[in-house]
Amino acid sequence: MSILDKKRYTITSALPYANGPLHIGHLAGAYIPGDIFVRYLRLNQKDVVYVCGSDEHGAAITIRAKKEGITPQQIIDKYNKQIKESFEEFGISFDIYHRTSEPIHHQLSQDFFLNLYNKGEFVEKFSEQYYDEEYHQFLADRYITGTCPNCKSEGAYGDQCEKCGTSLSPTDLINPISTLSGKTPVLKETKHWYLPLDKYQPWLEKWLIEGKKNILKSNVFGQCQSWLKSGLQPRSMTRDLDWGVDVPLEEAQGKKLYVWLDAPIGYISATKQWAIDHGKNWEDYWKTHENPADDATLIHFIGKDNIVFHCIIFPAILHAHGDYILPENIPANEFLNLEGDKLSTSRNHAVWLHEYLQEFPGKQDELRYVLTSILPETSDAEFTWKDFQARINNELVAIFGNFVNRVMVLSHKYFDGKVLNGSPLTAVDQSVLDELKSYPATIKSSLEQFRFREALAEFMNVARLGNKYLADEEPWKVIKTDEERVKTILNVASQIVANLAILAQPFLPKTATKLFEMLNFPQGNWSDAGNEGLIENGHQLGEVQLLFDKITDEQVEFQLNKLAEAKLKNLADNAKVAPAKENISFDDFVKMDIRVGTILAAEKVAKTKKLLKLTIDTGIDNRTVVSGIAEFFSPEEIVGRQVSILVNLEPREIKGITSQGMILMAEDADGRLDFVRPDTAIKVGSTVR
Ligand code: B3M
Ligand code: ZN
Repeated sequence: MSILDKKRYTITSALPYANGPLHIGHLAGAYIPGDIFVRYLRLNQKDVVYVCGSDEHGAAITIRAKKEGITPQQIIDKYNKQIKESFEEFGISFDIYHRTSEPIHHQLSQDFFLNLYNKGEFVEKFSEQYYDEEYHQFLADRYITGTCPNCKSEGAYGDQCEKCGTSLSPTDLINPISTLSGKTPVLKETKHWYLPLDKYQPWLEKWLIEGKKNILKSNVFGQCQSWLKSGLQPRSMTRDLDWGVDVPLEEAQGKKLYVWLDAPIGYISATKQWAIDHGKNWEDYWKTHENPADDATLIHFIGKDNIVFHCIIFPAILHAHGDYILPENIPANEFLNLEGDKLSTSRNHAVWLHEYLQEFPGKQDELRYVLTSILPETSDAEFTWKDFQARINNELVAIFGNFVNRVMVLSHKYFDGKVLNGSPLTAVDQSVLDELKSYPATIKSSLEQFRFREALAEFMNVARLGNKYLADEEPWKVIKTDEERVKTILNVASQIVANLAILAQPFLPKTATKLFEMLNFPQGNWSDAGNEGLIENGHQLGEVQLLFDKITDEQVEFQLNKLAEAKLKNLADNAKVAPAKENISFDDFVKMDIRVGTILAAEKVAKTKKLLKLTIDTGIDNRTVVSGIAEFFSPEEIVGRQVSILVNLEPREIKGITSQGMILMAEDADGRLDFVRPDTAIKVGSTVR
């Protein structure tokens, strides 16, 4: 059964946090794929609602507010507006872009909570949670960072490690640090309501692992499998925060719902609002029906860091509630990198959508094309500006645009823009038309398996087919001898252009609209694709318009410079300097006997990562010093170097070696080391003051 055989579709793209602008990573993760799929469904006359909106709760918002020095309400108003406008201008075709701060959403989230509460689904627990004594606040989720217990990378959040995707609790973190005060938090008792994911594990194994083995993409299935394998733990659905949806219980005054409880319910409240606005019944799109064939098909488009929430936690909530459909598929994408580095909002290493729209006006489809060509569907992918330029200039302009332009210009030149029947089709014409007919099925199959890169590549093959046909048949030469043949060539070529217009609609919607205008032809449905006689004899074509133009080297330079400047600014902003120490007396200072020495020999200290054993000529003697510099210097490169050495430091035993003194090193905020030494060679034993 094809995914297209369903009665009704509820399609969602992840609700972006209203805490910053959109960048190309967001687009490539959840929005371009969702939009392509939805446009494809609509072209097949399917009953579909495509919902999205701003996620306006959680620590992501309040932390940003603190950083910008404005209120959380101001933050969500600012970024909701900006995000919504960027989506609109870019052409993501949501049926509604809603907000989780709307009363209708608070109401529905509380109803969900109470439904589960009244059924006794939650486990109520007192537990010790991290608390920032300076800020008098419990530290949930993003208010706390530390080392990930799974992959050991730094800066993992209290709810999730973004490096490896593992879902965490604050108490899992190694070396937890409060993001408010930067201090180590203390433990303090508090009460919360937990969703017993462990209890749902057997159900999840059946529904997800058995039921979706051949449905989910392998990157998604793999993550799900590994979570279930490590055993699910109860997860708190409430938080000690002052921003979010109130927990609707007398005894939970001042507590809020966990943002990952309310956010996915945002898909439902958005649908409710849309239904009110358009005279529809929202339950058709979300509730289960007596006859399962009447149920809508729910598909979540997301990025990989949201997999656990959409594959495990939200389905468990829907299951516990009981009245709702469950997702059919969750085609999550991996991450997009930029110019060899992770996209980063905080480091401003990104291509921001609102800036792109300003700097490349009218080039929405160009960005859609490039991003669709490189979607991180199965593994992380990389965006570079050079590649952006190459794909547009060598593919969109040189193949697609060039083909359409030649057909249009020649038709106007020779036949006043009329598509005419000429001499009978040749074998070449026939084989080109046969090939044309085969594409819609190929593209359909890729689209329905969420392989959008592949689908787009096949689409471009249609343009290649047309381009090659013209190049081989050379109507501009044939016109001198055989006008009837040229009529046929341009007729066949026009049929290809008409097919391109239809097939382009999911991928390049603005371009498709332009093509229909140029063809003077009504917008076609998917079922029209593959038809070799779309344009009738005598049809009058519209005006020639330029589809795409080239991206210049200057434009690429400009973008690369912008990234380089952001990098420099970020480095400067982060150059933190350690605070000054207390004053000391001159007598204290002169007690230190610092000399210029020369490194005579150096070797690694066995079984250590950081230590080198150095033999130093101090001018007084040759002595051994153990120094923690092995991560920055190899033994070979430092032999013969002059250094500064504190010679009257009490000898110390380090790894069984007696170290007599200390080499002076400069250390920056990132822990990088360099030697403190004379500018020019000076006699060993010279004193340093
Ligand atoms: N706002 C997380 C994110 O932006 C979150 C998605 C919610 S989807 C219900 O990555
Ligand atoms: Zn990790």
